[in-house]
Amino acid sequence: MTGKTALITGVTGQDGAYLAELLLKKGYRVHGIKRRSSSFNTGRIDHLYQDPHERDVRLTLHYGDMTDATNLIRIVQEVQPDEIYNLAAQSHVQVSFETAEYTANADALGTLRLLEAIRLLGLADRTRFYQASTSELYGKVQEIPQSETTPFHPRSPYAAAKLYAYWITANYREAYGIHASNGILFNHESPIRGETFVTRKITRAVAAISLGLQDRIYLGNLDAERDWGHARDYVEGMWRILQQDTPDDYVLATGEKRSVRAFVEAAFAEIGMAVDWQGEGLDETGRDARTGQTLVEVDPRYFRPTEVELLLGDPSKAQRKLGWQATTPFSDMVAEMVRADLETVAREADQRRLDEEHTQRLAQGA
Ligand code: NDP
Ligand code: GDR
Repeated sequence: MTGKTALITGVTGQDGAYLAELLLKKGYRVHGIKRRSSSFNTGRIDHLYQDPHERDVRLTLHYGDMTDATNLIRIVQEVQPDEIYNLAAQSHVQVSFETAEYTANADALGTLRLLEAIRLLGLADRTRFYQASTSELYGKVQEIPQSETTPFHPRSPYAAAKLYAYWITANYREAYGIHASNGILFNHESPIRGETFVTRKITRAVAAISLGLQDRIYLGNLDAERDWGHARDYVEGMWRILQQDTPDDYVLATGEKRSVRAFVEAAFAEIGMAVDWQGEGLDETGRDARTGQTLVEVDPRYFRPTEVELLLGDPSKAQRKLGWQATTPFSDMVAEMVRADLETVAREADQRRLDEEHTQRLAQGA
């Protein structure tokens, strides 16, 4: 047991949930920041929740927001963390084109606010800081694969905000000696990935098609290529980064790339279906190889004003210095996501049926 205390921003997100679980297993006391919401937003960490009235509570949640400096300062002061993992962000690239200013506020200035809290509270020598940087920083392809020395060329308001966060983290390290590090993480997925990211959108649709609840999925750019790993492996890398004697920046990636089209094929293969591709561009469709039924259609609404065509990471520094590597094979990850979505989608459909029956009974005065 470490006896250490960690503060996680974005604890209700995909990575926050996996990281909280990992740190609790390692014996940390974990504090998480969650946003006030009119609906439940703690689904991913409910299994870790402890009644605050219990003795020896190891997971504590605080209301907060990356746009609220005084709130962040108060929480950091109260928690006096040994480690801060800054995972909170408006993390959707396409949404950032519609909410550019908010994305900059939360993702760029939010990072500054946390670093300032460390500095103002005199915690520069005590609190280690992890910044959730991203392969989106590379944006427009200049070098393949991308490593810690590849130049950045952000291609979205999200990536531009994360660029500021990357550099302000490096600057506070150099200026004030804070143990502050960037993990430049390539895409990582899981059964609890947000449902509007392409992998989870695909696995949910495959499950719904398999259960006869939906007939097709609409997608954007099928040619985009990504280096997809499993979130469980990546949170282990985040922790390792903060255990180093000296702070530094690291790429975490699998070193393998696949297209969106290949992800679609792999997901349908999990339910025993093969996809045939026909047409090109907007007319491209994916058909069931056996029946010819359309399973995939291209919808331009999912195209981005500027696209990141190819991300492929070189994780050799992390391997060498952290002893870290991605261990989950791509096919296992896709299988895990499809299996989980088959259960989730079936459960949701059952619930909808029960709700409808209940409403009908009420309407009939039963
Ligand atoms: P998610 O979108 O699943 O989670 C984001 C978290 O941030 C959620 O807890 C969300 O709260 C919270 N959040 C959003 N805005 C605010 C705000 N203004 N104040 C406080 N909290 C906020 O992201 P992931 O878990 O996938 O990613 C974690 C981090 O890593 C993000 O910073 C992301 O940009 C970055 N990243 C992710 C990669 C990936 O492939 N997953 C790759 C590289 C970097 P709520 O639940 O209420 O929405
Ligand atoms: P990304 O993830 O933008 O890489 O950012 P996303 O899954 O949204 O897109 C990956 C690629 O798929 C293409 N695509 C679609 N994307 C979505 N969301 N929906 C579609 O219907 C669709 N069709 C095709 C996209 O154009 C893109 O090329 C993720 C986030 O987690 C970021 O926070 C993180 O920083 C990066 O990964 C690394």
